[in-house]
Order: sequence, then C-alpha cells, then structure tokens
Amino acid sequence: MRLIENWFSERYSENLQLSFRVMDQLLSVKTDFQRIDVFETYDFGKLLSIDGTVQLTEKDEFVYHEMITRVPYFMASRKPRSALIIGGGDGGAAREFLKLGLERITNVEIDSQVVEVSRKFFPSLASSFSDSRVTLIIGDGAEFLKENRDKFDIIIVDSTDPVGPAEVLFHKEFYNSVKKALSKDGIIVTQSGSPFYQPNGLKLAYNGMKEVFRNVSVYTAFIPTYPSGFWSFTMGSDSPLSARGDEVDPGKYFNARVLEGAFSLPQFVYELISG
Ligand code: AG3
Repeated sequence: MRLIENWFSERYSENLQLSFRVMDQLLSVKTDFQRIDVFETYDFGKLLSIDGTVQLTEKDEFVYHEMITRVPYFMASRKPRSALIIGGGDGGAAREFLKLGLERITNVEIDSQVVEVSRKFFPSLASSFSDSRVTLIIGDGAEFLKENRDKFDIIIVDSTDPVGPAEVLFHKEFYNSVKKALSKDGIIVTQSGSPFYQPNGLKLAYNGMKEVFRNVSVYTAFIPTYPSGFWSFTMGSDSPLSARGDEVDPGKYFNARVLEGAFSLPQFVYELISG
C-alpha cells in the first residue's frame, strides 16, 4: 500500500496551482541567483524548476524551444546565420538553432549551475554546448550586450518570468542594447509569459520593444506545463515582419501553418497590447 504521494506544485496564486505527481526529487540547490529543482514526474518525464516555476519538462520542451527559434528564423528576410541566446542555460534553444544550420551561436547564461544541472539531467538539450558552433558564456546578458561588438541575425531572450533577476530583460534600455547587436534586418524574440495569468509581462515586453523597434508582433503557442498552457512570445525588428517564404521544415510542433496561425491573437490578447 502506498501511504505517501509526492507532488511538486507551481503556485499561480493563493487559490490555484498546477501539480505534478513525482516519483523522486533528483536535485534541489540554492545558487547565487535562484533555487533549482529537478523532479522525475510520472507524466512529463524530468522537470526543471527555477524558484518554484516550471522551466521545462522532457515531454513538452519541444514546443517552447521550436517556437522561440524557428519563428524568428523563418521570419527573417535573409536566411539567418548567427544567433545570440540570453538565458537558455539548459541548451534547448541552442540545440534548435543547430538543427536549423546556424553557423555561430553565442549563449549567455547568468547562472553556471543551470548549465551544470542541465548537463547532468537533460543531456539531450545541454549537449548542444559541446558543439563547436556554440560559444557558452557565463555572465549577465544585459552586461554582455553593453560590451559586445558582434552582430547577430537573431537574438532571443530565453529567460525566467519578468519578475526578479530577469526583469531588466523586458525593459526599453535592454532592447536598445539588443538593437545595437542586431545585424541589418535582425530580429529579437523574447518569451513574454502567459497572456492570461501574466498580462503585465506581455505588456512590458510589447511596450518596451515598441519604443525601440519599428515593427513588433506577438505570437503564441500551446505549452501544456506553463501557466494556462497558452504562452506568448514578442518579436521585434526594424525590418518588416513577414515569412520569408522558404520551404518550412516541420518540427514536432512547428510547421508552415503554425508559423502563420501563431500570429492570430484572441481578442483579449489583442486588446492587451493595443490598449
Ligand atoms: N524559460 C521560460 C519559462 C517561463 C515559465 N514560467 C512559469 N512556469 N511560470 C524557459 C526555459 C527553457 N529554456
């Protein structure tokens, strides 16, 4: 007879949480920046949590990582060759950019422990850091951009929620330094939270980008283990944002129809960003 059941829960509010029944807790470590936990869940494989919020699970990470990389890749007016990832210490975004054939990927992660944990528990993501096309830098992304002289075709912000250490990554000042690091026709994408539970995160990203880039668009994806399952990404560029028209290689979530449809926003999301 099983007397004790173990659950990991992400709290959305006083009154709501999402719980995963877990077989085991594989790790819990407090770093200089945050608390990192890894669980073996019953339904979603291994789960990585930072400060109690789900960052990824083995079962559904493909949605987030395909959508944060392939959408900007196919929207760029010229075929992208280089990318900068701010955050992304698990290696999932770098893995996807490698699949797309990018030649130069720089990944700046603030917390070395995220990389270590991922190397140990999520090797299918973190192995991308062993590829010679990927340069991993442990440091503050905002600081990195202040010093940086390189240009990138795509810059993505694969951060935690826009509260706490990641908040600076959603402000106009940060987007200004992103702009300087983008090549001509370059594109930035940031994850911008759940439009339903975190409307202010999305507004922050959208309004911040609007002040800096000529064109800003929001797109969404279905990510089962994130709050509400309905997730937003915000994209900015000084060039027009429309699909390049290259033949689109489908992923596991991404395909040509998703590329088009992801930009069709429900009315409440549309009103959030136009208000
Ligand atoms: N980074 C964005 C995760 C945000 C999830 N928020 C939450 N569960 N409240 C994902 C990192 C994957 N590379």
